[in-house]
Amino acid sequence: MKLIGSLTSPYVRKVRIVLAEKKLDYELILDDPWGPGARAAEHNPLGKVPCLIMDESGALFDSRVIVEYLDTLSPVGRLIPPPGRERIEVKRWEAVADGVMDAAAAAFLETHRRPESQRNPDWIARQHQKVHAGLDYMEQLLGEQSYCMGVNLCLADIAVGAALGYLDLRFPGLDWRAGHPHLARLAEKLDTRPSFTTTRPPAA
Ligand code: GSF
Repeated sequence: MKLIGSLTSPYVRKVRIVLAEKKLDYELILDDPWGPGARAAEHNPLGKVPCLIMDESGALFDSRVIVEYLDTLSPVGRLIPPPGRERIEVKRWEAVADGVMDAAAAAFLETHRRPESQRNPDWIARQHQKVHAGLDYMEQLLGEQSYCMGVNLCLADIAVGAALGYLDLRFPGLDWRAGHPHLARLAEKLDTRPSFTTTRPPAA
């Protein structure tokens, strides 16, 4: 398998952490989806990373679809429960974590990649509000639990860890740990796993 992605994308990191936890081999093809000659657009009509090129049956895109597929490839370290209530709760965790990534990435692009004269401060503030509300929601849902779903690591933790890592990368002054001690404890624990350390984004 080949994974088209960048080292800073939190969605790509989520997929790479899953690949590492599942001990699946792959080749990483580095790509800048915004740059000229982006590879992702050759396989994903939306031109986004991550994009997984499967050995025989075409390409998959959107991190949520990719991780669901990867979890079926090997029984090693199942990350998504079978259909039922628990699975939906994991998916809800992933939705809120991805939503935090969406809002943070949108705010970053608007603030740092758009010419100042075209920036919309209200829109940026709206994205920041989503980040804060998402963090508060996850903090409350996690509570004193060791992991998002209780005692075992699953996709929920990986999605949350990738989102928190992205905040550290793009908003180092945010200090999200201050008001979210449960999330801070989870992040610290996740950051000791080889799947997290080997996929840590390079300093911005
Ligand atoms: C989001 C992927 C995405 O926005 C997923 O895979 O989960 N829901 C999708 N990727 C960005 C890079 S980044 O912000 O991590 C991307 O490829 N953007 C290029 C573009 O043209 O929008």
